[in-house]
Amino acid sequence: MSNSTPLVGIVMGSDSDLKDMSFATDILRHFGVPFEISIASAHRSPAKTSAYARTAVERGLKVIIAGAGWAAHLAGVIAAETTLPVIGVPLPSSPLNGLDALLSTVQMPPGVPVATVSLGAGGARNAALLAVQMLALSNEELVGKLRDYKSELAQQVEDKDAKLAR
Ligand code: RP5
Repeated sequence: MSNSTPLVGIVMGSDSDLKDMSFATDILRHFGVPFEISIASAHRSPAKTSAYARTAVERGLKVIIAGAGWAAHLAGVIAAETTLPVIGVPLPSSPLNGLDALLSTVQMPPGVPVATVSLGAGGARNAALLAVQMLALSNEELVGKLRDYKSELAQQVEDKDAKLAR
């Protein structure tokens, strides 16, 4: 994309979340979508998290991806303070293997939605794809790239099927 202003904000609760959230950055790089990435914690740095959410629109962001483990509520806190769509990635960093993060992210009370994807690295990948799909609503170039991506997925299945048959 020609515009280099970040359109997607990726925020995570700790640097320990990067091993999963890097799957989101890989996807955004693949599609050429400019993004910013930060660490902010809903419970350890609530003021920073609030400021991040409140200034997101003026910074030019169109969608926010928030990943956190335990019942940290990062995505929900951000969704409370912005009109942008927020995609939550529950991360399996707790002794409950992410069940706590899943429930705290997906079970937002009515009125403040968080679009919640699956747990961990796969969810981070899907979060980025969902963000690209949102941006593609007003970007034909991204529509074409998404079609190509889906074709590649189908081709991978064909390749596996052909390999199995041999
Ligand atoms: C959560 O606590 C973070 O999102 C992370 O998944 C988890 C552990 O954080 P660290 O102890 O590694 O900083 O808030």
